[in-house]
Amino acid sequence: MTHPVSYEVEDGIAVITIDNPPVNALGRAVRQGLCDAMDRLADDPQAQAALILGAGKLFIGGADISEFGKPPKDPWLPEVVQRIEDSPKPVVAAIQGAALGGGLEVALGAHYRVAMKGAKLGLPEVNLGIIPGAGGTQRTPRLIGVAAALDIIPAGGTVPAEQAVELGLADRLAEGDPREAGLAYARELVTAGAGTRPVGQMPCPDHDTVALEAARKTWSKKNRGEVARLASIDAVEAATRMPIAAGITEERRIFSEMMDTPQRAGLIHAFFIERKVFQLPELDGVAPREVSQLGVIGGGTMGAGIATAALLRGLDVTLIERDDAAAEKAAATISRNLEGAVKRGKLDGGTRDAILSDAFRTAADYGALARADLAIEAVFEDMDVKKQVFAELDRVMKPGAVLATNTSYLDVTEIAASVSRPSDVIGLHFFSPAHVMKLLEVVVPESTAPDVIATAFALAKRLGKTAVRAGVCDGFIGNRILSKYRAAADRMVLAGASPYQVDRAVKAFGWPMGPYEMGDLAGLDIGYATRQRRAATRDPRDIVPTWADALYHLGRHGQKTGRGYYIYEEGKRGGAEDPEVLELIDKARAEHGVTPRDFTDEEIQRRYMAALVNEAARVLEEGIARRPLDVDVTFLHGYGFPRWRGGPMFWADETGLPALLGDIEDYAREDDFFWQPAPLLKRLVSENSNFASLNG
Ligand code: T1G
Repeated sequence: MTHPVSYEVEDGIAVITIDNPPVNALGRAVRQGLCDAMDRLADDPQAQAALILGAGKLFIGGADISEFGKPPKDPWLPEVVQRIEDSPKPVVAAIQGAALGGGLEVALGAHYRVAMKGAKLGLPEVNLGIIPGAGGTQRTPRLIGVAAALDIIPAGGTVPAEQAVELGLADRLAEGDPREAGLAYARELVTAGAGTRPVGQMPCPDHDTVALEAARKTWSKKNRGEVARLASIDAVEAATRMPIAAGITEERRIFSEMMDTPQRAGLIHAFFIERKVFQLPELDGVAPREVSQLGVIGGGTMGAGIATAALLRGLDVTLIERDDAAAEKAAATISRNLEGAVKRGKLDGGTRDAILSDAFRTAADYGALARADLAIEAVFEDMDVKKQVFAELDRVMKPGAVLATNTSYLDVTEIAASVSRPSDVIGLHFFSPAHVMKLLEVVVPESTAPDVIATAFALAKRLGKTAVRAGVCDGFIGNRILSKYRAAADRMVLAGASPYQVDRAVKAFGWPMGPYEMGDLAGLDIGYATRQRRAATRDPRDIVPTWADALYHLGRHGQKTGRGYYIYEEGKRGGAEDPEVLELIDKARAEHGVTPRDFTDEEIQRRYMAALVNEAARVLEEGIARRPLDVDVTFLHGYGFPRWRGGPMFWADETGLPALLGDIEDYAREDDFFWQPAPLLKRLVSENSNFASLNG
């Protein structure tokens, strides 16, 4: 849109409207349009004041993120905001929906702000690896004080309209049409002879040492590894010491520094792929089926979590359990989950009660699902048991209903083939706890109808999940790749690394946990069962972490038994290293005739990530994942991959595929069974290309 900013005068008020769908982002044309409008206002005898509006559902979604990383074009946003602030006539901003980042900074450039009920105001820049760069770190603390500003800015948070007024970020709360509310406020100001009120001219906020220290302490621990949050605190502190012009210059210096970090690139990549993952060309023009009534079969941890996720998003849920006792246990788990949501302020008590009385019920008879639109099975991971459940669903569910399985590795194609309507069958692989974890692998057998896939993605959006399309194979995208880099860790341990060093190195890379802590959390009995399940088809050249089998047989299953790789003490965070584990490993090395050698943390990180990326390349080759961004989203939302690294495939491109391939070829010289470079990786290197080129 060439002229996204319009200017018209109504009863002496210049109405300046930004109309730049979908989020009124402050791209160059909008910035120029605002400057032109301010020039016009200054010389317009008809206008005594101005109102800045955003067309559509929100005020302004911020600077245009798609412009980042490209050479910046005039006018720069800080100048635009300064032009608004320097207006000789009062300027009002009316905020509906959202005023985020540069959007709030534009509003802070205005002299008065009215916030519409339901709106959110915030500075989320640090979530993108940058800091507010158009005066937000200088004007916000002037308006609301350092402590309140530090509650918002390093957190990348937003505040609801009501709280914004309480804080002083906005002057008025209103309901209804932002244009009407804004015009009424502007007229009132003109009538009252209220002049301009530049925030920038307000005195420097008091230097709040306590708040600054507390914020630095918090953000040097949380979001470990991220640099922008701490940098934003420096910018806010500058506001306490410098007049506005110098403060804005200092803010811009820090902003530019953050713009040049790889973290900015990684976090912005994450922002865009979380949206693009839902855009599947195969679903263009395909309408999802209606889903309001959900059936869940099995009330264990996963079933109860899935039911909770659905209830929290307003779906009606019928949960099937084998008998009353099991049904009561499931209902109790769900009540606890909902209670947790009330405690976290995500749900009010009244709504919880209404959910439990009106929207949720249990039954033992599958007939209760006759009117359900979609059913998700979450019973014991055994193929025969799954097929029995699907036979029941096939018998009772109405035509057009969707039959879904939450299996985390069983063959969904085989399950689909076991019923009379395979085209209505799909895999919905939730991650535990299902009402908390964002990731949902949508596992699609060949037989599944396109509108069933569309229904799964629509349901994911409804549940607030990030859905990734996955093909059918053992472990789909995430668990299949996990098993490879886990195996790489075991190989390093057998060769001489300590599991504790591996965990430390992996965490230093940015993962929240190392593979052995994760094993203890998930339960070493789960790992043992997986190894047993795969024993029949295992290649003799593959290695088995016999020390882990020994731990299992010793009853040391990890956190749940108080001992696994680590020793856990009641009430104490984390576990202590266990010398007996090292003895078991030494024994395994002796059995394998291995002379242990040293590993650097860097080598551990490179082998761990090389195994991940190499298997991910195979997953892409086979079409299990359609695009590298699908792998990135899977690991960001399901496996705790450090967000500031953008995702493993983005990291691989940033690291350089030739170097990665070189590493794998080196490793293959000592172990050509485990380390076989994926053909796709070799092809991309030979074509001097990268994974990003496959993201479409
Ligand atoms: N720039 C460019 N594109 C954007 C955008 C933005 N700021 N925000 C959203 N989009 C695209 C998005 O990619 C998607 O595209 C479509 O709009 C709809 O988005 C100087 C430098 C505003 C709450 O961090 O949080 O200001 O996939 O699906 O659910 O200090 O978008 O359709 O092709 O998310 O209704 C700070 C980012 C920028 C806010 C709307 N602002 N956006 O949510 O829609 S940095 C942000 C959001 C900054 C200054 C600095 C959300 C939203 P596509 P959507 P939604």
